[in-house]
Amino acid sequence: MDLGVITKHSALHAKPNGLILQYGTAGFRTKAEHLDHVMFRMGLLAVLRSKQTKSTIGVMVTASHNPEEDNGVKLVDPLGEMLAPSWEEHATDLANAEEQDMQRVLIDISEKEAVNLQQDAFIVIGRDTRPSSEKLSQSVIDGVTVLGAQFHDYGLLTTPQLHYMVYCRNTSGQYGKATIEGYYQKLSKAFVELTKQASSSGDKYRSLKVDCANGIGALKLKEMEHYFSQGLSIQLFNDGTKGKLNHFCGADFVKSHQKPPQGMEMKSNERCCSFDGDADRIVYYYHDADGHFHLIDGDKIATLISSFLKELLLEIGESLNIGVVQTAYANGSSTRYLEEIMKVPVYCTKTGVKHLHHKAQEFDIGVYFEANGHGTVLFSKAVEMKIKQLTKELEEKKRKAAKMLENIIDLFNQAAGDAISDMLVIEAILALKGLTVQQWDALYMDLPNRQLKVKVADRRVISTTDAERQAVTPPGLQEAINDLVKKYKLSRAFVRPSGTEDVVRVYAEADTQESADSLALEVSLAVFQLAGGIGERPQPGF
Ligand code: 16G
Ligand code: MG
Repeated sequence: MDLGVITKHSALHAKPNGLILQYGTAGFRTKAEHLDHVMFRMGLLAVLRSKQTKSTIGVMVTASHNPEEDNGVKLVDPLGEMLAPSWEEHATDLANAEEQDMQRVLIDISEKEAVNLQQDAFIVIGRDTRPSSEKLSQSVIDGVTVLGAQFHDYGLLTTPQLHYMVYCRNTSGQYGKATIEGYYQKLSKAFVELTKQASSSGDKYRSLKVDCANGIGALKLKEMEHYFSQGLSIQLFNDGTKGKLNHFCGADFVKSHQKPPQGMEMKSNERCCSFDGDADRIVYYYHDADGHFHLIDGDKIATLISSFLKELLLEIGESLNIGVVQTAYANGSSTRYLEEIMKVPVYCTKTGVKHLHHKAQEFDIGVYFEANGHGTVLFSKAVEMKIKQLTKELEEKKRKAAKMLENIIDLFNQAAGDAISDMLVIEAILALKGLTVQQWDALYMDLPNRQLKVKVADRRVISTTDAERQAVTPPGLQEAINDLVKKYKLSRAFVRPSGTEDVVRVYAEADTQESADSLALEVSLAVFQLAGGIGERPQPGF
């Protein structure tokens, strides 16, 4: 490391005095104008991680569903996963080091992690469509080059596409080609083969309306559309030509407001979906004939997918170990349906994709989805090999099912939750089963629920256990929640400090919307009182 050169370049990306940021659930995220130094330093850190793992590391510049003015950055580990926890700490230390301490922190990290500085390094970079993203990704590149590493800048990519590129590069192309065409070809080939098997009982003409949150998803779907147009026709809305990124649109807006995005023309019973700003989340929805809005969230996506996978496994006569991973936000009805009707084991982890992903790796087939629409299905290598083998061995009918499974394995992004890949899997399953969006929705009825935010002086006073379903501190809070929950039917509530916003999140569900609203409000008041609420007390009326 030429420390002199690093110091000289670092001065061009000076850290604002006193600014402290945390590598959170999904990397650093804040106002774009505060991120230049973070980008430069994450370029440096990515190089150290690459040298240590002797692998390609990814750097993605995005703030997902946050407002357009924000930006963010996250590092992608060798197999496409989120950065290892010990390196998250290094990222925080490095981002917060004052200019004069930067060198020492870099050396400390290298020593602690036994990084061989002579080792070659390779970094791949992607960015979303935010106005600030191009310049910020240049700062990442500055960091990468100052440490003498090689890089490839993919430019505009969805977050899951960058994860895919990293995974491909570190498996010597076995997973797929590390190019945008490679991604399009791999997914569309699997999709087209899969949907060819659909009988005529389904809709002849498959079409779908997609709200792209005015983000990168629109660009990439436009590029990809002609690869899969045989199997599906899509109509894009909020494609970024007019509106602002994530503004009254996108998966996060639709899920949290439980209403359609602006800028989408919905007719009754038409199947619609929304991506978020970096296209790693997807939710579906429709208006029924009476004009009622129906949301089909990540839980129902997981249910559709796992029931289809179970059917295929039954068909080929394989009893593989399949598990569904959710978080505390999963609707109680979905958990009950999966466990009691479908007889699939369900596991609950803390919020944040890395926790679900990790748990899902324990199964032959691990289906994981957050209610907010982020998820995918992971297949163990052994299962993948076995299915490949079965496509050659089995008798006709079974072979067909094995072939479908093989295509599904190819269609799911094994590196990360991916709106494009999930959309194609869902569309294929609906076509193969001849299901309408209403029939899918009718699998079970969501319990009415409500999410609220409470502002407190320091949200760290709340600590949780049991995958965030129980509050350990402050004292008395969990007892208060327990007492409140007892007042309602089919009720459940929990609180947790947000990993992305300075608030405490409250979740409640119950038999009616009134009860869910009232329980959420009462729990919010308990948080306000017992956890140091600031500003106005939580009020009724949402
Ligand atoms: C991030 C996470 C998402 C999680 C959300 C929770 C990733 C890639 N994204 O967006 O999984 O649901 O944070 O936000 O891990 P919260 O902590 O503010 O509730
Ligand atoms: Mg996202």
